[in-house]
Amino acid sequence: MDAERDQQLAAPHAGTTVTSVIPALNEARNIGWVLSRLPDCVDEVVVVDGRSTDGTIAAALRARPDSMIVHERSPGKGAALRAGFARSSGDVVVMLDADGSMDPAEIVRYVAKLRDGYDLVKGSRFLPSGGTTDISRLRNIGNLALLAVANRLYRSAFTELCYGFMAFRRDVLRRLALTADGFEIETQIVANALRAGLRVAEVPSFEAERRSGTSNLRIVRDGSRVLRELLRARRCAGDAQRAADPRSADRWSFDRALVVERPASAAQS
Ligand SMILES: Nc1nc2c(ncn2[C@@H]2O[C@H](COP(=O)(O)OP(=O)(O)OP(=O)(O)O)[C@@H](O)[C@H]2O)c(=O)[nH]1
Ligand SMILES: [Mg+2]
Repeated sequence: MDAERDQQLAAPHAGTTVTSVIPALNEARNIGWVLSRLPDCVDEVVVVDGRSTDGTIAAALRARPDSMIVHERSPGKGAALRAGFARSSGDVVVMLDADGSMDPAEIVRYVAKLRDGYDLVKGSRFLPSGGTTDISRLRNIGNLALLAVANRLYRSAFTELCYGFMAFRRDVLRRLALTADGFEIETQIVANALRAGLRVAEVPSFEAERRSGTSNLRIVRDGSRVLRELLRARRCAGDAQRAADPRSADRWSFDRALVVERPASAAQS
């Protein structure tokens, strides 16, 4: 059902240009698969290479000769994404991984939701018709724990936290105030969007196993970075609130900023 709808949405959208930003570190065996499946609505492709040694850039250019290749020497997915965002020129920026675990055809869902008026659209593997075959038991527990912390700190109702398929209107980039270097960039995007009062939606997404190669994520190291980021962003939000109005220190609420949209099937159940 979702795949059928995605196909209908895949045509270029008049008036909305789309940039895909794809961080890649030694993904030569995967990136061609990703680039060759980008839907027609994608106008610009930015591949951010992190000093790959396996021919990732050549593989990207073979699959998509019009790709812009950005060389980011600082290590980390966050540093790579920030470099890619800075070089993108579309009205809409969609970030996805280069390992083939995310289906590029889903991009149209994100773009359609942004066109409905949202500022940031995040994928969720845990909404109905989303899913994953790529999450270990340990990662699942970590993800759920961090999600619970995030929802409590931000009074939000997200179903997902650590997932890198997301899209936003490029004109909100400055308000996202991104500084993260590592995998915590995904958390920072969401937390800062809420702080900035942006309209956020979730859409279902399916994550498969990476097509080949090994993960760059380390559960303890990167989980702690995500937790630190959540706490830091919340503290900054509280400081900003106190500075604006010392009497309202305990009344900070993100509720007005948050719109989590669920598919109709979830709303009915
Ligand atoms: N440029 C750049 N890209 C990176 C870096 N670290 C990770 N990436 C890319 O970021 C994306 C996500 O990294 P993964 O290693 O797949 O992390 P993961 O999805 O948690 O791990 P898997 O479940 O094994 O896929 C992939 O496209 C990586 O190639 C980096 O330091 N520089
Ligand atoms: Mg991956």
